[in-house]
Amino acid sequence: MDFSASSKLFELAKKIIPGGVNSPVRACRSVGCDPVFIARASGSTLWDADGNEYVDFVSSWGPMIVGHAHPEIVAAVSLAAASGTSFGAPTPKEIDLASMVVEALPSIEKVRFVNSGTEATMSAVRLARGYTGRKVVIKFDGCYHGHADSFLVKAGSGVLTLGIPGSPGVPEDIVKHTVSIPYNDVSVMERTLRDKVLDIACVIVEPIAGNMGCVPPQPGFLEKLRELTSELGIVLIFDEVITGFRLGYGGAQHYYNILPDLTCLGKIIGGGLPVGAYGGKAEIMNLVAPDGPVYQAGTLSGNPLAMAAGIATLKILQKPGFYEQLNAKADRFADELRGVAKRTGMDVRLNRVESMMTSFFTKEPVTHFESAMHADTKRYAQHYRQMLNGGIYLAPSQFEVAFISAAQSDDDLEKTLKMTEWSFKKLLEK
Ligand code: KE4
Repeated sequence: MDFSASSKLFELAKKIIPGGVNSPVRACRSVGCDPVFIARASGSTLWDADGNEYVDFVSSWGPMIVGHAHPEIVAAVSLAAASGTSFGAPTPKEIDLASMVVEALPSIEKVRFVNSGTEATMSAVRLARGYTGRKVVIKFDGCYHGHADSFLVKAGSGVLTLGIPGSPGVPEDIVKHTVSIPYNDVSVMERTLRDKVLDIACVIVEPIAGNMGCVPPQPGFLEKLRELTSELGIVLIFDEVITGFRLGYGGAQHYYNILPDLTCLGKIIGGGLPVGAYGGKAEIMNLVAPDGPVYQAGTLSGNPLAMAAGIATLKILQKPGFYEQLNAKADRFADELRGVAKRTGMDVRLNRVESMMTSFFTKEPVTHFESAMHADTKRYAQHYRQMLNGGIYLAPSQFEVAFISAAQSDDDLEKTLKMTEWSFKKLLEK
């Protein structure tokens, strides 16, 4: 494939944008190649600046569950834009999308829109601290909740000592109130939550981890977390930025039948435009300004174009059979993918929940951060590059999720399986 136009663009971008990208993972550093610059997309297809065509499995990291440039979403955003792009004042569409969210997720009685997943989780943690009057946040190794200071702690910093900054610029006296413990480890979780020394305000968890690759909760893990947080008066925050409206219309909390106290959303509810949200029990949400003292604000929160895109997206997801068809397609694809691995003798562990999945290049089970780190990232990088040259656009990191979207056709998936078989055989020759 010719990537010359993308290379020229990348050189230009690097001169004025850190790393040439507006989010680090897009720089493709972990897969040993330069990023392609996307010119346009439609349905399941991306076209880069050189005109190369790809079947998209990144889905803009989750939002594009119905596919790119969906006519109903494009029409809704175009119509909204013609009436003005932002007012900094309440609009009817915010009520419409808020009503859809409240109706979809019974644990949410009130919801506040923000502009990103990070804003949602950052605000939810501030609210939990304000509501409980406590300071400590418990998170799990390998779970990512955006780039707010409180979350940027080194993995494992909780079991050994309190939070250690995971990035320069994050003061120790911020992250010392964050404890990160192993995902799926019930005994460490119970010991930590019962630790009288810790003044715990909340636990924030990805109900299905998506940021160390796809790592589903072990049976009983979320149930025990809910039981303990209820018993100890700790706010349970489900970070459903990925899983919200992904697994089904009710997200992971419906899928696992566990109601958190607060939920964070993003990605799909914006239909590709910048939207995040946090919501939950009215008793807690009523503390949010201007009703209550917990401050949070945003110039573009509830933006009319973003609301229009979110409403149009959720209307498509509400259509009868949407998730049944999506998840059945994902089932078929995963079975075939396992068949390819078996046929070629490639050691991969496919972790999947419905339409989100990760093929870890390891033969060991991947159930937490430590085991995910055993994956062969070099082999993943080679696979990524081979698939990209074959017209398949995967996540440029072993520790991300591949998404099945409603737009991928059987031909797309057939082509992907054939390319995967070719790539696995080539990797095994080395
Ligand atoms: P944003 O601030 O990027 O909108 O959302 C942060 C966030 C919060 N919670 C979860 C569970 C998330 O997955 C994310 C962001 N996800 C990553 C990819 N897994 C975004 C990609 C990127 O950082 O460029």
